Amino acid sequence: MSVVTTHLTEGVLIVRTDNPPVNALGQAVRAGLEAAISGAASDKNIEAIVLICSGRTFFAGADITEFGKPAQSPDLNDVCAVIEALNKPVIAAIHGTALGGGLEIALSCNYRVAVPSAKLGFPEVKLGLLPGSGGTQRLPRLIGVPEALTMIGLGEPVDARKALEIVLLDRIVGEDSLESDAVAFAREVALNKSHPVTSQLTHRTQRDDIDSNTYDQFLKSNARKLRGLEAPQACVEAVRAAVELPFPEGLRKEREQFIRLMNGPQSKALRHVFFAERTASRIEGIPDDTPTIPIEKVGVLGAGTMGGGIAMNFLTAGIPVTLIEREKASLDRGVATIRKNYEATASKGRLTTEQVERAMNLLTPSLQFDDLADCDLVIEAVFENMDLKLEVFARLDATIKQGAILASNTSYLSIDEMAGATARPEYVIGLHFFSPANVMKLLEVVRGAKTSATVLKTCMGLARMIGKVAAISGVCYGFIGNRMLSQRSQQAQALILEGAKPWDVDRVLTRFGFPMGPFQMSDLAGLDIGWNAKTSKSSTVREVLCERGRLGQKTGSGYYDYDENRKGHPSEETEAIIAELVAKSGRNQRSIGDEEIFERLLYPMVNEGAKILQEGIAQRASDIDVVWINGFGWPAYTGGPMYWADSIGLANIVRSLEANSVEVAPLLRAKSEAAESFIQK
Ligand code: 3H9
Repeated sequence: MSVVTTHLTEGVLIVRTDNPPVNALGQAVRAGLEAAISGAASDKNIEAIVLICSGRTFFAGADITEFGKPAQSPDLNDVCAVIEALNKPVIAAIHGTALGGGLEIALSCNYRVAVPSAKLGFPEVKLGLLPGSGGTQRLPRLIGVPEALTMIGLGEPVDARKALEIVLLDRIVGEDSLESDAVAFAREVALNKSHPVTSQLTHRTQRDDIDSNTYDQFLKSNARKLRGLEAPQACVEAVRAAVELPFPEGLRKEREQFIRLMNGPQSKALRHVFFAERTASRIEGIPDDTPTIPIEKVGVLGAGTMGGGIAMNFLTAGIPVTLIEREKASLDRGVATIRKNYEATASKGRLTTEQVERAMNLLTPSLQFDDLADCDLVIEAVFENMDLKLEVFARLDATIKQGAILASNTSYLSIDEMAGATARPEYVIGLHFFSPANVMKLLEVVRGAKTSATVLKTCMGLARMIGKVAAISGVCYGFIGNRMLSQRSQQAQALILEGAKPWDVDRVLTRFGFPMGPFQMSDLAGLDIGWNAKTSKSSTVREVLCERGRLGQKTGSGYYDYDENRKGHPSEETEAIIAELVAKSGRNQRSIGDEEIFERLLYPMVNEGAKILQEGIAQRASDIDVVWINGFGWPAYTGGPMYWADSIGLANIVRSLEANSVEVAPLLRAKSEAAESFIQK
C-alpha cells in the first residue's frame, strides 16, 4: 500500500501519510505528497486539503538515512513549493512532533492546527545542519526574527501553547479529534477570499524594524551552548537573508549552506551520534519478546548529592520514590536539596509550581530501611566501599520483596561481587548515574554475569522513561567511562611532572571542545574525594595540595587559585609544589608542546576503548562514543572517541602510542594493519 493515501470528505481532501516509525520524509513520501497535492489542483470537488499523519507523530523531518547519498526527486523544496502554489487552502494537522522538514511542510501550508501535546521545532542544528527546505526563510516571515533565531539556532522545539502564542499555529484542537477538528477548520477557512502564503509575508521581516545587532547578539548570548559548532553561524546568516534578500535568493543561500554543512565533518559526526544513541539501547543476544518488570515504585538508599539526584529522575517521570537515610539531619538536608533544585528549575520557567509540588508529593523520605520492602527497584547510592556494599546488598536481599530489582550506583566496583551477597544474582544490576544525576544524560547500565535478560530490558526501558541515554557495560573496574578516564588522568598527572603546566593540559582539552580539563574538573569535584589526612604521604601533587588545605574550588584554591567569582587562575604555589616533587624524584622537567599533550591525553583513551571493545565490555564501538559524549562532555561534533579515532587514522594513533611507550591494544593494532575502522560508515 502507498505511504500516502487520500480520501475526500465534505469537500476536504485528507492527505494521510503512514510511514512508520516517525513519518520521515523519504522519497516515497515526498513523491506521494507531490502527486496528491498536484492532483487536487484541478479537482472541482476539492475545496481545501488537510495534511495529516498516522502513527505516533506528524512528519519528524527529512529521512536522515538518505543524507550523503545521491538525491532522489522530488526534493523537499519542490514539495513545499507545490503546496504553497496550490490554489486552495492547505492545512497541516499536527500531532506528536513536527520537526525539521516536517515543520517546513507545515510552514508551506496556509494554516496549521495542532493537538495540545504537539511539539514543533527545527532540530537541524543539532545534526550540524540548518533547515534546508525553506525553513530559514519562511519561519522568520511568519513569527519574526528573534523567535526564529532561537528556534533555528538552538534547535529546541516549542510546545503547542507557545506555538499558538507566537502565531506559528492558528489553532489548538482537541487531543483526540485532530482529523475532524482539522476538517471543520478547513471548511471554515475555505470560505475566506484569500489565504496567507508564508513566503509572501512581509510584516515581520521589515529591515528597518530589526536591530542589526540582533544576529550577533544571539550568537554572543548563546556562545557557551554553541561553542565549537559550525552550523549556528550558518543558521543565523540564513535568517538574516530572510530579511535582506527576496525569497528565491534567500532560498538559494539556505540551500548552499545546507549542502556545505551536510557534506562537512561536523554534520557527519553528529548524524553518527544520532544513530549511535538509538542503537545503544539495543541489547545484543536477547529475544525481542523478553518480558519486563513493571516499575511502579522505586527506592533510593542514600540521600546525598547522588542519591537525591537519582531520586529526582523518577519523581520527574511520575514514579513514586522512597528515599532512605540513616540520620534525620542528612535526610532532611537531602529532601531540602531536591526541593531547592526543583524550585530553581521552576524559577527559570522550565517547570510550573504544580509540577514541582506533584514531584515532591511522590517523594517519601524515611529513616526505616524496611520501608523499601515493597519497591520494584531499589538503587543504592551509599559510600563507595565494597564491604559496605556487600552488607547493603545482603540486607536489601533480606528486606525487599522477591521479583524486585536490586541496583548499585557504583562507579567502579564489581556488580558480580555484590550479586554474590544475595540469593537473587539475576536481579542485580548496575545503574551508574553521572553527577549531577538529575541533569547528566548518560546512564551506564552494568550487566552482571548473572543479570537476567528481563532485568536488563526493564532497566533499558526505564532509562528511556526518565529521559536518559543508556549504554550497556560489562563488569570491569570503572566500566566503560571511568576506565577510559583513568587512562587520561594517568597521562595528565605524568605530564605535569614531566613539565607541562596543569593549565596547559586543561587548555588543550577545552580547545578540543571539552567543557573542562582534568585539573579544572578535579578542583570542581574537590581534591579530597578519597583522600585521607592520616595516610597522606606527600607523594603526589594532589596529596600535597590537600595537605596544604588546597581542596579545590570550595576552599578557594586547588590546582588553581580562585577569585571571588570562582574563576580559576594559574597558581604559583601549585607550580612550586610540582617543582619540589620533581626535584625530590631526581628527574628533570622539559618543555612539552600542545601536540604532545593532545596525543598523550586522547590516544590512550582510544587504546583503552579498543580493549573494552575486544573484551566485550562494550557491545559496540558506537556505545563508547555515546558514553563519552553524554557522560564526560566529549564534543559531540567530533563523533565521540572511537568515531574520532577513525577520522585521525588508526595507524597514526598506533604510531603515537608506540612513541610514547604505551602498550597498543591488539584490536587497535589489528584494525590499523587491516586499514579497518571502528565505526562502519
Ligand atoms: C531535516 O529535516 C532536514 C531538512 O530541513 C531539509 C532536508 C532537505 N530520519 O528517536 P526514536 C528513526 S533533518 C530517519 O527512538 P522517539 C530512529 O533512528 C531531520 N530515521 O523515537 C529510530 O530508528 P530505530 C530533522 C529517523 O519516539 C526510530 O526512528 N528531524 C528519523 O523517541 C525511532 O526514533 C530530526 O532531527 C529521521 N528523521 O522520538 C528529528 N527520526 O528504531 C529526529 C527518527 O531503527 N528524530 N528516526 O532505532 C527525533 O528527534 C525522534 O526520533 C522523534 C521520536 C522525537 C521524532
